[in-house]
Amino acid sequence: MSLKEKLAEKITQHRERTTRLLKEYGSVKIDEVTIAQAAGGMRGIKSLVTDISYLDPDEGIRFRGYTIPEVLDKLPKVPGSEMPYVEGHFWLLLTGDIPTLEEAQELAEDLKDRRNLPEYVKDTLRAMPRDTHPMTMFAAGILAMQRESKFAADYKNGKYNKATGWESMYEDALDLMAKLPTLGAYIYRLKYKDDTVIASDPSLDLGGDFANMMGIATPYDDVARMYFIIHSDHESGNVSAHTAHLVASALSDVYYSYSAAMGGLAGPLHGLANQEVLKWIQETVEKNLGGKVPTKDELKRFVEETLSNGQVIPGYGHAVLRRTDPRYIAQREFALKHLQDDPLFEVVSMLFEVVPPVLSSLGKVKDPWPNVDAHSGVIQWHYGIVEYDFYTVLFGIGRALGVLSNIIWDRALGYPIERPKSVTTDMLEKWAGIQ
Ligand code: CMX
Repeated sequence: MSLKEKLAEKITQHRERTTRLLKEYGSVKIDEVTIAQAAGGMRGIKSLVTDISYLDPDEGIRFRGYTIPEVLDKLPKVPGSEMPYVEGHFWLLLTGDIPTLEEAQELAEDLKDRRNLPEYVKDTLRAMPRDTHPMTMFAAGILAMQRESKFAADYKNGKYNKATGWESMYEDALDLMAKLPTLGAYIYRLKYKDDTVIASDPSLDLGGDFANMMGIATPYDDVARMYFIIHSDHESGNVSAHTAHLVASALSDVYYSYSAAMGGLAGPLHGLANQEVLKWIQETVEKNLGGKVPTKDELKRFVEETLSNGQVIPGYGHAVLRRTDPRYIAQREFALKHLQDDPLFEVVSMLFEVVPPVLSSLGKVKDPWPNVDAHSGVIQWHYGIVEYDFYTVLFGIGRALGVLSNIIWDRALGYPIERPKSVTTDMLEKWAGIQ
């Protein structure tokens, strides 16, 4: 059975559950909202529904019920590699089932046929000044492809219908997912490697071909696979996923939705933190020690100086998590195997010991532990991607797996346009009993 057929089956079954909940139990309360939540980033308000992943504050992410170690263990592996097919993970996120090797490979073949970038996208990127941030180029490249949208074409031609609208959304999502590694690598080679673009290799899976188009030898293919899988989804309330969900709720297509999401991912408190971590380490260590690996005491002093300058420690803390991010652990395990002698990895490991007690001592940081971004830069640097600005693009390729799965399901379940209610400060004061 193809992924689309399997998904159609799952959607039919799931619709009954959603319809029943809405019809028979729609008035059941699941949360209350405080002033601190309304005026404080809506933190913790239960107001979104997704089955793609769930983030337990103490355990970390589960993709369709599976932890990261389980996903890496159970998904079918690319022959000769340590890591699984990224395509297999996409299958899991969309259907909730671990695919067989044949199913993962069939999906890989389907995506291969959709990989090439239209020429006008390359022209668009070439027309941009070369010092444009790669996330701007990435978002612009995605938006430029909006004219390819099958969903938008159906809508324009009067073919849209609520029951089957997810199908053209699915086609768009697969087209875009297949093209994102090509787009990312194209931007990298254009911007940082004197425009020496490397062609896609049709014999390779998504992760393998990304490494090929980046021009980086093995085991970078496994780094890419691991990286895309662990960054794929983090529930639907984070800035990038929520942005895509919000934009798609207006019946906007995949291209509009995902390019908007990339604007959010580009923020320093979200996806840009991965470039900030390495920049912080290298600038701090270079400035203070001329590049020498610091002692723990020196590192503690640098951390305290950064905080006293009113800056956050990038890569530490989280809006939901209350323990070390399992995405950090997965990367640490890879690094312990492959990066043992890397001095930057030594500093990253030392920070893991030094930062949490310092942040805890501030008494206000809810999660003093490292998040995914505390580790990603050092692995990329090790394999030659020394251009920090590019790291968020890598995050953006991986994040699409979850976000696109979510918006296909949003459309399949007919979620309506999102429109929360605002209140005024006067109203808050009245409810608070302030005269
Ligand atoms: N360094 C210093 N202070 C921190 C901090 C850190 N790493 N993390 C939180 N704090 C501070 C907050 O700035 C806040 O201070 P004020 O009350 O003075 O404003 C206080 O601790 C309470 O914040 P919180 O409730 O613990 O955290 P939030 O939910 O508000 O914010 C996050 C979460 C990620 C934005 C924050 O921890 C942060 O800025 N971390 C550094 C940036 C980073 O690594 N971002 C990547 C997140 C991962 C992802 O995108 O998935």
